[in-house]
Amino acid sequence: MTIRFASAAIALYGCYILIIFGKSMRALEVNFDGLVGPTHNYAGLSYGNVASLNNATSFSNPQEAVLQGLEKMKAMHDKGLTQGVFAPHARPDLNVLRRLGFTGNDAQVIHKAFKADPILLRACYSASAMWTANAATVSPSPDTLDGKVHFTSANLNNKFHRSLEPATTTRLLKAMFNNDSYFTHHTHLPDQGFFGDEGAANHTRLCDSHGEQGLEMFVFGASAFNSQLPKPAKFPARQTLEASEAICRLHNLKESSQILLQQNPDVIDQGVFHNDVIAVGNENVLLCHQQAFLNQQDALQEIRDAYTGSKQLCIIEVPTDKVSISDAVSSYLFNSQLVSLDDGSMLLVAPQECQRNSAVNAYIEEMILADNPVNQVQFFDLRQSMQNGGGPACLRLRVALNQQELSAVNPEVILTDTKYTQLCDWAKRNYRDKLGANDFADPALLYESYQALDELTQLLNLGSVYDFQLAR
Ligand code: SUG
Repeated sequence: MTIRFASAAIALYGCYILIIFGKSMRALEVNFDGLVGPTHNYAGLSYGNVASLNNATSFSNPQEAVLQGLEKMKAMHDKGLTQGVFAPHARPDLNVLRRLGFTGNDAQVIHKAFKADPILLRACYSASAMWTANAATVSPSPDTLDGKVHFTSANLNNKFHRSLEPATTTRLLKAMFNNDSYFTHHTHLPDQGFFGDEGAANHTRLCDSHGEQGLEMFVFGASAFNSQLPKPAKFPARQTLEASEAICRLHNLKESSQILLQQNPDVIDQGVFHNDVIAVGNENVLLCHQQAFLNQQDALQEIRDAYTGSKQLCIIEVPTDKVSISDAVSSYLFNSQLVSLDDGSMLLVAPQECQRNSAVNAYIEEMILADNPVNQVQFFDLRQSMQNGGGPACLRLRVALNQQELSAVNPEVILTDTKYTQLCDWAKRNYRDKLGANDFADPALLYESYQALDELTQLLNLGSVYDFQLAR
């Protein structure tokens, strides 16, 4: 009896060790969320992005914006997920203002730009780097031939204010993933519309689990060279086929880890300016609208055929008669994050606009009860970002990492309870609670913002990532 009990106890202990060991050795998907910068504002800069145009004259609240983002990060951390922080960029971009002919000391540059072209100045003040889904495309090591994690910053050349981001993004990524044995950083693609690249907003990875080889889905809006392929008629297609192909080459992707699909051009014309406004994937689940892809049924079959995982691929296709394109765009249902929890289930991290939209809310309830891995939803107030067209998924860059790779990441960019408290305190001390058109004329905003970032680089141990020198 005693012996039997002892052997049972040993067996149980062994299982426990295996579970703990198995868990700690598991590869993870880490979300690196963009911290909203101190100059967050609404300037109507993104033609084709309905929310950005609709809110062009609104006042912004940068402090509320950064705290809303931090609350989402903290909630993910509290769920046991590893959560990263991606620093904002230095704004206004004084270098580009000088390059555009504004001269004198910093204050004179600001005054002259405000007088000559206030919208141009606002573009140089934009905090758009907060949407880190657009920061880069990342291919995890199981998908690449050399077994390294590859990063390519997006050139974002479709919008002037966003085209200012790639060089700083690359410096930030190098400061976060600073180890050549695991991480390879590529220069962004040529700054030209032919190679329009919007990063992970048009890239989803399907896999059995984050540590296994996956199928990287690249979704392009149009081809620059092949005029046979359809194009949207009204709004721009920001991601080109040629850019996606270049990323596949640069990242040394296994042939079986890549698939290229065209977004439905009709929905781009209805405000779906990135694929992540109409589809989201996580592990073996792809949640997409019925009108997401060109020739949708063929596209879905191609995905099923290309999927190499051993689990059943679960495609949740949301019909138009349940969620219209206009509801998808206004609620940002598909810009929810889908995250895997420890118990094997998935959580939908949705903007509160989904809860307020009765059709979308009803669909979410139905989806959660249906036979698929998504069985929970949590809504977040991200209104400050949403008003510029940035939902939960826009705010995060996904990086799947094994434990060795994770231990090579700069530890100061990983959220802890302490880091959260420090960041909230930092934001409350440094951020304003209201910004409107005339505030950009006052150079005090520039000095406050640069001062805030100086403090932040120390908090996140980033070194000198910002390419600026003040000239007072
Ligand atoms: O590029 N909005 C961003 C929103 C990016 C959303 N990202 C993803 N879907 N992944 C954009 O259009 C608006 C700025 C302004 O109008 O002030 C802006 O840049």
